[in-house]
Amino acid sequence: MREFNIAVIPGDGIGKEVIPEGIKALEAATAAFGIQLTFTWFDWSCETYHQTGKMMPDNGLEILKTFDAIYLGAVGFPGVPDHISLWGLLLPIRREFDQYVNLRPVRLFEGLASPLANKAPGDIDFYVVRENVEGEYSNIGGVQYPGSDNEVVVQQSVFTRKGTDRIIKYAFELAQQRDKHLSSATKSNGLYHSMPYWDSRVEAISADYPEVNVDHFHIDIFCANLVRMPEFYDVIVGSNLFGDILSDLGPACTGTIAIAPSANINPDKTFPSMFEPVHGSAPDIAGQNIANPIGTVWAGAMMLQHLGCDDVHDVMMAAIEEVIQRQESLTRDMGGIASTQELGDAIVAAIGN
Ligand code: GGG
Repeated sequence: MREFNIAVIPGDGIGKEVIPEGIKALEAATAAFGIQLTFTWFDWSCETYHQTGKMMPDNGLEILKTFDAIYLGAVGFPGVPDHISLWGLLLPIRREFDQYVNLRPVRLFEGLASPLANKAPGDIDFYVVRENVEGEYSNIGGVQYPGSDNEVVVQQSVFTRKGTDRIIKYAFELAQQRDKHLSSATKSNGLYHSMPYWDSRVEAISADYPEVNVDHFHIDIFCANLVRMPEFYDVIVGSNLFGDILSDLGPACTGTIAIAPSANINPDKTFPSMFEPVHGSAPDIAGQNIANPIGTVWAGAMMLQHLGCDDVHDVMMAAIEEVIQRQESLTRDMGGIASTQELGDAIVAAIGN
């Protein structure tokens, strides 16, 4: 029997509502394959911060290290500054466990209405490969002369050779397995040091992948092109910030960002990887039981795939496809009236078919 220990951090807002649906789907899908998942729940969140002054205990990372994978809902809630909630939980996990790949698939499923004109399933089907542990996400910098007319704020970005090369190589490898087309997001006209460096590493590494067709666009026109012609894209590689932006914009082109999953991968498997929906805690709809759990279920499917259970992944993806295609039990963001649980139940029922 295959057995895995999963750390579960529902986090904040709708994270607490979608994670139980993801677990329902994972339990239903693994049962048929004789896979044993043991879930250990950690109530680490902005509430924890209010009670203790920390998003997670001091030994939180030590605890998580012992698990096979981490399943996370969302972090952040009004009352705790966003940089505190992110730097107190999500980002230390990504960094400590060297989850340097943030893999974010984007697909227009049959049954979803793209807000873009004349887009059919197949027109939107790409991966965003986001650098996940350095780049613009940096706490290096500071404020000088705060509150005065001379106030100065400095925010450093960090691009290491190791960090840049390994994410670009990962993206080339993925492109090689797909349509052999890699698009790199850059801004080398405005960012004087980091982006020309990024471009030069893409160029250098491309020599090892002569069959992959490479292009690069400045992030501004990249966003415009993604909306104008999403069918152009196959694998996209971007820095931490640019990858984050593109992986929200991409699923928005499929009608809802709530279906989008995010795999924070440590490819060497020396530490646990973490799986979460792309969306955040959505305080505006938290507690209403209307959040769409599909991004979380899809993230769960990616978790099982990462753990070597392609069979379970495929069953979960088939269930998601079936439920969306049937157009029943869809939540409001997809044009339906179903609750979070009703959509979760529909996925579980489809897994059983
Ligand atoms: N699903 C996790 C979550 O809360 N995402 C919201 C967010 O702001 N994430 C920041 C990031 O992915 O860098």
